[in-house]
Amino acid sequence: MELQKNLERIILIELLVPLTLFIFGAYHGVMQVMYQSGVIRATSFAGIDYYQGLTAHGVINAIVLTTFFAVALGAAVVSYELKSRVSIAGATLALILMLLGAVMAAAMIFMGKASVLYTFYPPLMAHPLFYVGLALFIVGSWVPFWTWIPVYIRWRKENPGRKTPMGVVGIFATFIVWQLATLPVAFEVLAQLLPWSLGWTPGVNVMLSRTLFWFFGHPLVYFWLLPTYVLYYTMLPNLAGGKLFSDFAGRFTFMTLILLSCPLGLHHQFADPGISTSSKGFQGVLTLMVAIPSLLTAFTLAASLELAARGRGGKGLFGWWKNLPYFDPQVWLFPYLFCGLVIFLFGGITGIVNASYSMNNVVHNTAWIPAHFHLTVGGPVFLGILGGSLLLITGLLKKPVVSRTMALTVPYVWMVGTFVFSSGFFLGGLRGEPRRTNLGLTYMNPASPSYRPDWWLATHMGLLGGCIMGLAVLLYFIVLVRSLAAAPDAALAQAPFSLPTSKPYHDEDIAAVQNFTPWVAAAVLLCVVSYYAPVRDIVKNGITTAPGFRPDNPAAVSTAH
Ligand code: HAS
Repeated sequence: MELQKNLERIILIELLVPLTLFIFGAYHGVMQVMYQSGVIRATSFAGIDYYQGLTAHGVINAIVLTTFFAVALGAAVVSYELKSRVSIAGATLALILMLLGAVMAAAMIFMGKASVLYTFYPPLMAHPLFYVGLALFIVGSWVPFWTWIPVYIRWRKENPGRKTPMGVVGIFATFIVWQLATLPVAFEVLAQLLPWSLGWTPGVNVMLSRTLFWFFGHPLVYFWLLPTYVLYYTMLPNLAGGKLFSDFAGRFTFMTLILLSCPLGLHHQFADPGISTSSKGFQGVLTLMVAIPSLLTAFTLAASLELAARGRGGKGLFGWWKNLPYFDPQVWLFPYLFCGLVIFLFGGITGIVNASYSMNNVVHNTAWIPAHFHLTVGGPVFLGILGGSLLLITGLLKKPVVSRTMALTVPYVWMVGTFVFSSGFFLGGLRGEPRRTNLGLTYMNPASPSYRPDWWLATHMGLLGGCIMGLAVLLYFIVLVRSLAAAPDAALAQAPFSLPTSKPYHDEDIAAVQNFTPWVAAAVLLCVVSYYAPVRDIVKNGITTAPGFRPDNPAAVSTAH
């Protein structure tokens, strides 16, 4: 079935606008390693200061690009898999709100009025329009999901007894997690930060704000990951030439991520005062549990790849790994997903280190943390977005992917870049190198009394890796622009829009993973159990108000404008 023409246009805008913004996001990533390694020894470069650039890097890459991609992929998958028309009015409203919100937030960042990083923690204060932009963006991203629900209910009525397609399960899991996660942060932005930045309230309860943020911030990482899991479970086995090893494993993974994504944000606050160690310990245990669906994914996908490789003539205990289409231009998407998996092995292991309450003390707020997240959101998620966007854009425009060899080189170059970058940051982190610090001014400046020559190797590995990652982005944009410029392909133009979809090898029929309702109810209950005590403690013991600050001045401000 062809998608509705208007929907196709909306999806294309949702993919192309953030990819264009991402050029700035990626540029500021490369700038970060320049400051970090002391290549730049100044507070600013080309009129943009360090914290402004870091905020642009985080907000564009981690919030704008990822959310637009989830919404675009969701619309394509729901419409394609359910063979149904979706609400164009809803999709248009979402697009307008998200674009408006993204433009407002980006404008404030580039005008230097919102250097608050992607976590926008108070007491750093941004211009009210930054918070309004964020609120519009988040509300806009809710709208499509609300319009898909009646489509899905109708589909279930018309298809009694049929299993919900795996892609739809994954997309619904993504947006259920998003809906649960964004309510507290919407409260934080609208009830705490916006009135405070307008000067209507004298201060803000920082601990409450941080806790509301991390209630959102951890599920945010699964909101990033889940669309990539949709690509892994629905497309990867097919691209490898095989089948998904277990249908149940995919459904169970999505359902357990609904259950466990939200009630454990305190693992980002192990070092925060005012929250009891028992609450932190409880959420620490839940954090280790949320690794289980990813470990299950590792097993299921490895088994699916083995199945495919043996089908392609692979032999031996490990020899079958040779028989996968690593460099086949016909399946250029395969390496985007495969390299993401390889990177995620290391991102996942280091996540478990972070989650271990005692070890977290060693790595918290050091360069170790960006090393971890460039192997998670910067690994599988980012490669999923690059590959998925190229697939959708060329598929909708009926254009061929040109320069296929270059297209399939991108994920390998990116993988090498992230490994070099993250090895440097891990090393630096273990030696005490802080994150979110302009090292070029002090620690990496021989003229400074704080100079740390022992961080030279780590920061320069970061520099090298960051430049290799920049090269991968450049190659990707060459492929994208050349593909956009190519004439539509006559054969593709005849065929309806389609997505590669894997069939299951084991198609288990287990009712427990075929209904969202009990999982959502259990997730809400677990959130209440998990957050009741810490929120009570913070409200009771927290410092009630803190004034605002800007990153470049130790004096408090009452408004940011
Ligand atoms: Fe994390 C901090 C714990 C997963 C992102 N994380 C962050 C931050 C970000 C982030 C952005 O407990 C920084 C936030 C900030 O700005 O302060 N994280 C975890 C744990 C997991 C985890 C336990 N994180 C993610 C994912 C992210 C992400 C996913 C983005 C998408 N993280 C933490 C903690 C902190 C943290 C603490 C706070 C630290 C602090 O002190 O500030 C787990 O979910 C990970 C489970 C994953 C696995 C890996 C499974 C492997 C697979 C690949 C299989 C490969 C195959 C191919 C089949 C167990 C699926 C094989 C091929 C071969 C050749 C062998």
